[in-house]
Amino acid sequence: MNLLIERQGRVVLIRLNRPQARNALNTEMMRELLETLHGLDTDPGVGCFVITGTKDYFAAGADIKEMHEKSCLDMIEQDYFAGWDAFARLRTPKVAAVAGYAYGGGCELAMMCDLIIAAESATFALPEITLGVMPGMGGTQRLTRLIGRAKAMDMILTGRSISAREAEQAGLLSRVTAADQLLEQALAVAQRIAGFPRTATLAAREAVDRALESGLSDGILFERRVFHGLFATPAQKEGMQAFLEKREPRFDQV
Ligand code: CO8
Repeated sequence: MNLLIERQGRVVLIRLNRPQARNALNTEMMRELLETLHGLDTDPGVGCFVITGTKDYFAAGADIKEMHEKSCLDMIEQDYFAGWDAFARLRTPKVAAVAGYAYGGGCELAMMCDLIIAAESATFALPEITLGVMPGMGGTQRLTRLIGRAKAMDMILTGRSISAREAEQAGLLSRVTAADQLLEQALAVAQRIAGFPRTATLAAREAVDRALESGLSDGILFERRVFHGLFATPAQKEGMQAFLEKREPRFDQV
């Protein structure tokens, strides 16, 4: 197994665990991750996933040893790494807790998550150009949407790495924290998210992502319809009633 899985209440912590390859992402790890998370994604007892690596590396990219001898035909026939699309489509909120290198596919994996919380030690790069290729796990699309064309072009065409502080200023990260507090912070954020009603968190993240995929009026209509839909949920009744009664909502009881 290339992953270590730990359940902490309503949060599932996934540690990438291929130290011999700096957590490089290979087909086996991708399959294990998808098999593990597929069932948990529809578990009403799960409210958030946290993905992390070690203190020195999140993931050093796709596995170059696995890829380097493949032909174009192999890549197309295997639809190589298309499985990561299924990871991005998981509906449960995903927090990436990144320390050390998040390079290539590692950076792309972090960008598939809904929040990236990074240690001050984290560095981000899409260095595929230095290998004679280009990002292939969504990097050209997600990075450009997240930090804009100018910075994305700089990172993708030069392969240079950026620090956690630069990544935060550019809009890639949600939060930066001291390295020794990274996991604690990420788990606290995940527990907070997981404490809210699943119906609302799943709907909210789908609506936010719609902003990247549609025009403004379509996105606003989508948001409004999803918002209307939440009025069918017990969580909406409890949340609003609790406010009026000046008490904490009891979401675990609805
Ligand atoms: N793949 C395979 N093995 C790796 C990788 C990798 N990406 N990165 C590190 N390793 C291995 C090394 O080969 C080495 O193995 P060995 O001991 O057998 O020689 C071991 O991990 C340790 O590596 P280093 O000695 O280099 O460790 P350092 O701590 O000195 O350096 C770095 C760490 C800076 C992360 C360095 O290893 C590095 O630059 N790695 C490559 C980074 C990179 O170029 N990543 C991009 C990969 S391509 C990619 O991600 C494309 C994604 C899209 C695919 C989509 C397909 C459709």
